Amino acid sequence: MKSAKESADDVMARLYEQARAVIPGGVDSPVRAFRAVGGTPIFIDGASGARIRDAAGREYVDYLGSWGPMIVGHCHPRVVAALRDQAGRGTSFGTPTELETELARRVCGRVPRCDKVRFVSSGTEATMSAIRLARGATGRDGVVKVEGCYHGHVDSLLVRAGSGVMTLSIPGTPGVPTALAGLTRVVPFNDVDAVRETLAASRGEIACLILEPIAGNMGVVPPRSGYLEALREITREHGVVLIFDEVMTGFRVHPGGAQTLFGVTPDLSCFGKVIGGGLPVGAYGGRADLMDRVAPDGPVYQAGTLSGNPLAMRAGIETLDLLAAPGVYERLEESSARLAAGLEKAAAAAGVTASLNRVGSMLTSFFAAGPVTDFASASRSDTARYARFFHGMLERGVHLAPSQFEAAFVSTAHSEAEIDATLAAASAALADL
Ligand code: KE4
Repeated sequence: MKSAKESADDVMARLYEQARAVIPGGVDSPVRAFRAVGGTPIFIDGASGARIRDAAGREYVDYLGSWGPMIVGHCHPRVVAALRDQAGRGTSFGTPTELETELARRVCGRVPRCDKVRFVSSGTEATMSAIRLARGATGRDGVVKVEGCYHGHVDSLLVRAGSGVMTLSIPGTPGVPTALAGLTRVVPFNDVDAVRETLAASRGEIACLILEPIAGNMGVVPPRSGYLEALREITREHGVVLIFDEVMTGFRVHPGGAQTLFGVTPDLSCFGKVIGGGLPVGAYGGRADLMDRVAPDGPVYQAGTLSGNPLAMRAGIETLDLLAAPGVYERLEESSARLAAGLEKAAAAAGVTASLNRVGSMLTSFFAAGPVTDFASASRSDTARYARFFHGMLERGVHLAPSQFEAAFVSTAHSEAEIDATLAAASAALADL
């Protein structure tokens, strides 16, 4: 609680010091620590719609959206009502519940060839399980990942990853056995020849290729025209399982995810964020002939005490039902396009070099000349300038991701007035850079 004479900054400093005494870095996930932008992380203690409120009572228009889940805004009345109801019925049983079937039907009903899906408690568990299934199904050990894509803190996938690994410039993969890291090959995003050459050189050794179909963890970087189609063709030629990590893009960029937006169907898909509506949910799914290899029907083992948790299922069901309403994605597109156009106009007016990438309601303004098409071009961004912009926006009541290499997310709760206020703050913050 804030004492009478404590300033807002003093409150944050005190809370951060208390947290650091008992939690590594004072945070439960590295990217929250403001290391890339400097300063003391803000501690949030409430939210509603498009706004969050810190422990000193300051309000912000929020574009972090909990890193993606809050697509219908914070504390949506229908989500809150469902959680209140479920809390009184029981929060966890460790048994099957009809709720899991209800959410699974919604996921499988919207994603092509997603015949079956298994719920877990995080995106990391989803991608970890998907690559284990690919290895079990093919009998191969090798994995190909794409530079700058981030799939959670899975041992095999931390090699040259995006998000916090890129943000903190962590070299190599401390803690991951060399023998395991050696099974992972890395190719640049948007480079078809690199995939073709890597699979040809490792014929019969690669179980899967995993990527974000729209990269979000080096900042937002869309696939070049034909890229995903080519990956689909090459992996099929080599009997390699194609995994789309749609933890961020799933139900965000299109009701059926990026795979429906681009018309390319992977063998397995991973989900998270939006399908939990702010509660811990991940999922992996795909063709029945693959998914039926997962225990107990098959030998590939994966389990979880809180998998399919009733509270999380209720939040996910309500969120996906809200997204199924007519015109939702069209309105998200309109408000996101208006925000993006305004940001580009503000940067040009301030004479600031910036390049904005957007797909639907996920976007990144890179402080770089652009075009930003892969990890190398994203890495040329002026991260010090982004840090100044981040704080300039925070001081003006707008909350962005505390890293250049992340996405900003627009929700259905962002009003025209809030987007206009954001653009006014951006004009002032850019002028001050
Ligand atoms: P989680 O284990 O954090 O639920 O999901 C991992 C993950 C997997 N795949 C993609 C495409 C992801 O974006 C993520 C997690 N995203 C990061 C930020 N972009 C979460 C933020 C954090 O690490 O705290």
